[in-house]
Amino acid sequence: MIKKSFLKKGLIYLILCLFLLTSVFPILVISQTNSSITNDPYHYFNYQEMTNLLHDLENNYSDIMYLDSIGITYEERDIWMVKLSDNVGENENESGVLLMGAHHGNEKPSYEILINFIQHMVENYSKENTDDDGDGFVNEDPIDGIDNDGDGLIDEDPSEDRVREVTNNTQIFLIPMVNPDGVEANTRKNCAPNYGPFGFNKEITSYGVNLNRNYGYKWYLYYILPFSYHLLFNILDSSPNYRGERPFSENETYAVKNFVEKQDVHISLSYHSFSEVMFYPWTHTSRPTPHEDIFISIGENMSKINNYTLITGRQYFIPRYGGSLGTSENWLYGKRGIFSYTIELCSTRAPNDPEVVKKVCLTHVGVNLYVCERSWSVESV
Ligand SMILES: [Ca+2]
Ligand SMILES: [Ca+2]
Ligand SMILES: [Ca+2]
Ligand SMILES: [Ca+2]
Ligand SMILES: [Zn+2]
Repeated sequence: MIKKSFLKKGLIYLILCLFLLTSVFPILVISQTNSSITNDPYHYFNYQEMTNLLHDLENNYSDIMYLDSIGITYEERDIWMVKLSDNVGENENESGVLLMGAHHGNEKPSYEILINFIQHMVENYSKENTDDDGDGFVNEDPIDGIDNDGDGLIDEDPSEDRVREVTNNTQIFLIPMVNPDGVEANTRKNCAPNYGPFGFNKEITSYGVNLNRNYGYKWYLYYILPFSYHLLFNILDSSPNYRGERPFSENETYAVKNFVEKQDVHISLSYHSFSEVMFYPWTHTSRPTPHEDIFISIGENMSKINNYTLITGRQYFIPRYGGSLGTSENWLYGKRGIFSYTIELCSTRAPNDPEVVKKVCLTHVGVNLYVCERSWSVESV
């Protein structure tokens, strides 16, 4: 009897061991390898998460941050504007910088880097100079795209003093999501209904305007030179590049115009994605602006930080569309005398590798800090 039960137990153990070896063990091995090789995809902010964060930050850092709605979209979302500066409630005699993201709703890195920049500024403003990487040196590797101390890491010990100096001497205006409806719908255009290309139809014919074709600078050129500007691409309301029924017809562009006209802004960056290039006016003609030298000098310094290619707007647009009208940089420079750039971030539309997004965010903290510093010595034109 005893012998039999021993045998029985042995058999059960043997079966259990075999079961573990054949079924459970491989599963454990597989799940372990999986967890060690897969990163969760990067989570970009959505509109509500950004709205909540901006309110929290304003509450915690009200001495240097002011949050305001500059307009309401078709789907009734606030278009948020953040101002960062000392004496933030006053309009001081300091140079102004305007940073915008998400004219196109499906270009997620364009607002992500601005939210990250706001966080970087408010969180470091009151922080003592800190040895962030614990190597015994303080602020030895500021954000400039260069490994200043040669330890193989780039920009690992940013300067807290620099954040203070920039905040105290600049009025920084940010509109991180120009097109929140498009962000929520993950579309290039906004989400307002169109009634035919000129707004004459009774029925809705399509949805959305390309906000970066809706700014009012020399719009009439479309009609004078329709073939040069590929009029059909921009006039058909179903086109991804539909420019709207008239300049500033859209709540979003009207809000930006209305806001910018009340501010003294010297340099502006409008972020998009993708292709790792930066361009500056004009976007509608191959004629150079009278300020080519300044555009190139600011642009080349940004290029040293992010390694992106600097080109003129015409080099970007003319091969694609024969040139472009209604872009924000054309209006900002042409009407307001602001040194305006478009920066096309990343090598894909919305990378999901957290390391890639983290890096592009950090690099563009450096780019934004640089243009703030540069704005101190550039006069508006
Ligand atoms: Ca530091
Ligand atoms: Ca350090
Ligand atoms: Ca380093
Ligand atoms: Ca550095
Ligand atoms: Zn874009």
